Amino acid sequence: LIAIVGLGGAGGNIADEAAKLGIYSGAINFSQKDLDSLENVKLKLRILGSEGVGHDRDEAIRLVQDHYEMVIKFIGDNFSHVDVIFLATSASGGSGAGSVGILTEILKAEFPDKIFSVIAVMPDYLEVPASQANCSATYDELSRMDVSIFPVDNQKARSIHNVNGKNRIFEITNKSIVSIIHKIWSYTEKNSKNGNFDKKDFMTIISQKGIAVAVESEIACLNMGLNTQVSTEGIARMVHESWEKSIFAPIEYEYVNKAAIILDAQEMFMEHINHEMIFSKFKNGMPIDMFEGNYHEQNGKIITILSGLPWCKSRLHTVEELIEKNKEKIEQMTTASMEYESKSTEVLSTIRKPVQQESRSVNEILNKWKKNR
Ligand SMILES: Nc1nc2c(ncn2[C@@H]2O[C@H](COP(=O)(O)OP(=O)(O)OP(=O)(O)O)[C@@H](O)[C@H]2O)c(=O)[nH]1
Ligand SMILES: [Mg+2]
Repeated sequence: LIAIVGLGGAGGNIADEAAKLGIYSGAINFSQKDLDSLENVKLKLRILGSEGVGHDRDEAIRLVQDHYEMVIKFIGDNFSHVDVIFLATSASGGSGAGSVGILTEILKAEFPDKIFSVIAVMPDYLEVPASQANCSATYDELSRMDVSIFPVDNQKARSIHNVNGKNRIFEITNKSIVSIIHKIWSYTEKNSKNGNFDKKDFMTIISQKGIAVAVESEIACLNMGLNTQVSTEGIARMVHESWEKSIFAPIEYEYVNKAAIILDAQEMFMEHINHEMIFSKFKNGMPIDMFEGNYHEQNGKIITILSGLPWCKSRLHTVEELIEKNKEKIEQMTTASMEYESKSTEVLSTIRKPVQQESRSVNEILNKWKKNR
């Protein structure tokens, strides 16, 4: 069985989306409010110590150090029957981004029979420098973890799908990541005479350290128009295009360690699958190990899973550039003097000058009135 456990706000939303599809899921957060907002996740753990960490990763790490036993118990009590746990989080907030590194290490050590994988969402280019800096620090930490990392990229959702609102970006990315995981897992439960992609294959590919992506390509169109026909080149081209347009951070096409190709199409498509051509996009060509599955329920779909990809350096380089560009501004803003001298103090003292009141007795006043008659 697989499960998705969300850490922090974004992670919780991803877990909630997973629960909608019937994927076993849980959510962990410091914030009760964030947990309360999740409608579909049943298993929720609030880590004590604070109601939130206000984007402060270090504070989250400190709190996890004090309260990690709660998390071990939560996973032990509720996820003992699960083989693969995806920990989902944003890389650019505080709670999830701070917790993910330390919790991945602790949970891996505590549950050595389980496979852990991380889904870490990158911020789009329009997000503030503090978010970019958190992302850079989180990916620095994750690069030393012995797990696969799925780099969901909000910027890709913004540019490829041409949407602006964050709600749309979140919807697209959250739905895409859980639906592709759900689809892949469901193939492990199907039978096919032409080769199954089984659970062991899934676990092997998911446990590979490094960057991982899973992408679906529509190839049915190659078999539809009058001027189109199914060709080896056509299929490879469509797979390459969908790699480019995926919701994941841009792939570094140097090498790929492990790969899976799951074809779900009419049988004749099988003759046009050329692995070498598909992996020719990589400098080192074919992966070291590859898994295949061939199913015939759909008109024409290929799912490719790539794991053990090089670290997403160019994407993170852009993150660094965004931080660098703002460095001077940040410096100015944080060191600027707040002292201010008012030029109106004189006016104020005039305004506030007490009215001269001479005190007179009633008799004196009566005398004054008498004189005037
Ligand atoms: N893809 C996606 N990104 C999200 C979602 N929610 C928030 N984000 C992004 O994640 C970052 C904020 O991280 P959160 O997950 O809200 O932060 P947190 O882990 O709750 O940490 P705190 O700072 O303590 O609130 C921002 O860059 C958001 O754009 C979501 O549902 N999906
Ligand atoms: Mg939050």
